[in-house]
Amino acid sequence: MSLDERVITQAILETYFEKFKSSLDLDVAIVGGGPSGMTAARLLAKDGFNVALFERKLSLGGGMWGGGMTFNMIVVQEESVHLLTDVGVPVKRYKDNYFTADAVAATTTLASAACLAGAKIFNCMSVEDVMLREENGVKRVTGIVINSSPVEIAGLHVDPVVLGSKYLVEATGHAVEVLQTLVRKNDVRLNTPSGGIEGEQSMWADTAEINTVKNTREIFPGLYVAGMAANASYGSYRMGPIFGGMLLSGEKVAADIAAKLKG
Ligand code: 48H
Ligand code: FE2
Repeated sequence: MSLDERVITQAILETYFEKFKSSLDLDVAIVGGGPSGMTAARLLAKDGFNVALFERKLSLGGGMWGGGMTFNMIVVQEESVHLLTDVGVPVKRYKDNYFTADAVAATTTLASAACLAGAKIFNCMSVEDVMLREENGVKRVTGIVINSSPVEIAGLHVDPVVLGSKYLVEATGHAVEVLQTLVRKNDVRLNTPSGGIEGEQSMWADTAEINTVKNTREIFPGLYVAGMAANASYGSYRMGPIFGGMLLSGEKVAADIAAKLKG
């Protein structure tokens, strides 16, 4: 059968915009496709919610591809092993409470699992702002302002478009980009000790891993922080190339938001 290039174009346009249009009113928008974001996306989609994940780069995975210093193996602790094995990532025990996995296998499998669970993945798309509304004197995040990453990278003056979401997950990692924008542009107080972003501290893996899960919460009405962004927001430590806390943070944010959405 001969191929018609115009049909190929039409197939892409129609199916892509079907996906895009079905994201106009999301239950959950996740910003950042690192380990925490990918895990949250998979679990929320598996629960049947309308969820989309936005990633600036072409590939999902964030800081997980390179293991530690490009030595591409990752370490996780026992409590988080299920978040790899549930999706089929092989893990090997190393001493008592340490498990290793191939960083590429873990990254690609978590990305694939999120996608196949029904999370809509928009790669090459950057979230540059949030949408706010105020009711009875309380401001709330009600959506995301997105642009094409090449527009952002080229510094072109092209205005963004907007999608609505009941909840937003800030999973942009160390830089806490979305929250930084919210705080910079608006007179708002976060649910943190100072009311602002506390900033990340130096290396202390054990405490950092515990705090990553503790700090995963609603930091502003409608906006949850997860992964490294949670630690940076609440002033905890970094942990280096151990990823269990990131996976558990994704699991926690998914469970907390699912509970809210189910009322
Ligand atoms: C769209 C964006 C935007 C934006 C950023 O950094 P990540 O891997 O995120 P986490 O928190 O799931 O995992 C952190 C982990 O990788 C890590 O760095 C650890 C454990 N560090 C310990 C240490 O001591 O250093 O991924 C975040 C993703 C990236 O892919 C970005 O490209 C993406 O978010 N992103 N996507 N719009 N505005 N900002
Ligand atoms: Fe990091």
